[in-house]
Amino acid sequence: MSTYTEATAQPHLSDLPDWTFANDGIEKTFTFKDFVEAFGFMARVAILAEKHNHHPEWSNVYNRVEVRLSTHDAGGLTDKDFALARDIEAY
Ligand code: H2B
Repeated sequence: MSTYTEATAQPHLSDLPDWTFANDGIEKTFTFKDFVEAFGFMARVAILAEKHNHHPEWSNVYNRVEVRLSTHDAGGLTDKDFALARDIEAY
């Protein structure tokens, strides 16, 4: 599976608001009203991740969830990451 560089990733980021290329992956911070909303988002994304068989690196502090998508098997950013990001945005 081929990986994207920061330059080749840019056109694919145009329809993914607030996602940025970083550390050979794409990252976005989601902010919610409170912890319950943040955790609900994580539960929904967990189900999506299982469907995709593609899983985020993420961390949560109270109402904030930092999501990072990268394809470990490929050692960088691939179409799998963009596909999961698009599904997350469609939720
Ligand atoms: N998630 C991510 N983000 N990258 C991977 O390379 C990856 C994954 N590989 N989820 C999958 C699972 C693989 O390890 C299993 C065996 O299909």
